Amino acid sequence: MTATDIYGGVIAATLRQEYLKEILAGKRKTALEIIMDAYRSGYSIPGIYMDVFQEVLYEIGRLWETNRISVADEHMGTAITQYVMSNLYQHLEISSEQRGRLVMTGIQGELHQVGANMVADVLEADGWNTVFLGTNVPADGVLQSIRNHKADLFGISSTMLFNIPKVSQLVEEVRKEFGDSVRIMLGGGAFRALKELPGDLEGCIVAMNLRQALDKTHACLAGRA
Ligand code: B12
Repeated sequence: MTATDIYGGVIAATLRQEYLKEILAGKRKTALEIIMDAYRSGYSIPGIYMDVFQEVLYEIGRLWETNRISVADEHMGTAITQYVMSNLYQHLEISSEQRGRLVMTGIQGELHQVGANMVADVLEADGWNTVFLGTNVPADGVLQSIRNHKADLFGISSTMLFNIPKVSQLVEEVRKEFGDSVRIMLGGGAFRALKELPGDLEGCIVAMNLRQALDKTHACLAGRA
């Protein structure tokens, strides 16, 4: 983490340190207050997601991997972050643009949900009429949701590389039923780890973070992707 990034008058590195300290101490109320203060000082919700939650959760992953915190601490940090995110959601400002209809899910077998949730929220704020299914959703339920919601865009999140074959399978099923009428967007840790996109996923939009998700969906709507 660097101490150089400043957003909305609040130093992101300080915010991350304070937030990390509180969540590892299990202080849910204080963690929420820190984030609400940042929000009230002008920090945008997508900014808080990217600069604070994402980076702090990555740090928690490193602390856990190097045995400096327990699995319980890691679970608690994630649970508190999800709690704080749900509180922030009510403040999400929705653009008056109507970009289309989005269904967002984590792939079956995938338990990591926070990244997908962030993408769903940020695209909703950007004007997508969004349904977020959570994660580990069976394929038939996903197809049903795309049908019911009349989705134009379908997002799949996968953190674990071992879930990529399931992503390929789901993409195939979605293409079979909906053809070109539903664009597919992929993201999550597994795609960052991949050296090359498997051939059967070619043609999907792939985005590594929230900024790219916004840029690539805009390019897609403009007919550039
Ligand atoms: C919290 C957590 C968990 C929680 C998840 C709870 C929950 N409700 O989400 C639990 C306890 C379930 C868990 C389980 C496991 N985890 Co875990 N976990 C994490 C941790 C600490 C944070 C994940 C997170 O939320 N990151 C923050 C989000 C915001 O980042 P993100 O997911 O990358 O999302 C961003 C982008 O990728 C992108 N994005 C994400 N999805 C999408 C989708 C689309 C369409 C788009 C466009 C973009 C996009 O946008 C987001 C914002 O920029 C990470 C550490 C890390 N480095 O990430 C480890 C980590 C991911 N876990 C890891 C492991 C090994 C596991 C387990 C195998 C552990 C075990 N032995 O059981 C299991 C696997 C379970 C499974 N089958 O999925 C490893 C993965 C290593 C690897 N790649 O192989 C990590 C990296 C930890 C580590 N350092 O080793 N984990």
